Amino acid sequence: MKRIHILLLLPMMIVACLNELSPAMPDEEETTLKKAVGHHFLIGTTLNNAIVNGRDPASDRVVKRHFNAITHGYAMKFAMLHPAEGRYLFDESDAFVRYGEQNGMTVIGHCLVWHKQLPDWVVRDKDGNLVTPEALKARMREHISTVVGRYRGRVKGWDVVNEAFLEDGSYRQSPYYEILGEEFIPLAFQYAHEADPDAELYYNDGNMAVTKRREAVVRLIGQLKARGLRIDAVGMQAHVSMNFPKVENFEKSIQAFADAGVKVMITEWDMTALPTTDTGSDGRPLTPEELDPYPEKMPDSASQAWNARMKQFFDLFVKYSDVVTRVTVWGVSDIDSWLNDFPFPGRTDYPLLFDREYQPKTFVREILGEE
Ligand code: 9MR
Repeated sequence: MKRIHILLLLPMMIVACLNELSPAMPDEEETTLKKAVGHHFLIGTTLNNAIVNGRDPASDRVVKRHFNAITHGYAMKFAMLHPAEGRYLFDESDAFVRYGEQNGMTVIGHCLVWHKQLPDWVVRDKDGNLVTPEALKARMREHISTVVGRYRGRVKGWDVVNEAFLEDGSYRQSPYYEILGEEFIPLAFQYAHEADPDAELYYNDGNMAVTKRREAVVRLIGQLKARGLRIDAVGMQAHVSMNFPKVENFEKSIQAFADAGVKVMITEWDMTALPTTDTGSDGRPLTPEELDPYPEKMPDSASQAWNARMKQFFDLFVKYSDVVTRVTVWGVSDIDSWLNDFPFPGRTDYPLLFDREYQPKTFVREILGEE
């Protein structure tokens, strides 16, 4: 008798176990950004350690629902990965790459060569003098081959060099430039390609709508290609504001990079809703209230203007979707944006696609077909 009972119950027990184990089925009707724009380009966001390690479930839900590409805001920068000679800290970047894999997302590496978060030991000797070109080359090669090699086949593409030019088109006087001259950029691309021949390689910079910087980057693409080095795309950061840049100038840069023979990725998109200078148009210093005008909430008129301008940029990206292969926003919700602390801490900014309640902004709801 007993045996028969158990056999009869067995199918029900199996079904109950499977229900426990299988994740909730995605709602077919759920609107998501990746469904809405996935046929145009990858749609990405940045993660931080709290999201990766499960300490921020609200952001985690938004990331998993809406995005199919991820960049880490800081875990792969030189000082975070490699703070001292011979000492690597991979826990956070390993967890980040795993998060992407477990959720079927495209993982982007940011960034290999940057003048910020560059530890002194890489570029200076114990007396504080710049190291020799040979020493820096050896350190660059070792760092790049270790990091890119570790994630070979798992990170789709790397921001190989970040922010190497000034807006007048000249090279930034970074330690890399001071020690190696212009050569540091081709070397970085060469080392990255050697470490993972299948990885895409990008040059990434900000304020790319500025003519001289655009021209400098076009020249760089030509130089790299002339030497047979791999460069797949230019990353246009796109930290834009309400009055800068003109959308037409941004468009000119997309066209110029496409004409130079690379794809374009929008890599750090956000738009501050706050003043970006500390003086008014009459030269008078702005008061603390003027510098942080919306500590509680954005008024409707400001919010409408912000949404309209973001939609203009989005429409531009769609217009060039044969060239623009990824659009990544620099953060998940307004709470997390770096802009709340820029250029001084404690401002309340509204630069991202999701508000402080993790709800999509108006122009995002339009894209989702919810408006
Ligand atoms: O948003 C990033 C912030 O969390 C980091 O503390 C900071 C330093 O690593 O970098 C910020 O991201 C920058 C990006 O790496 C390069 N372009 C400008 C971004 C904003 O400062």
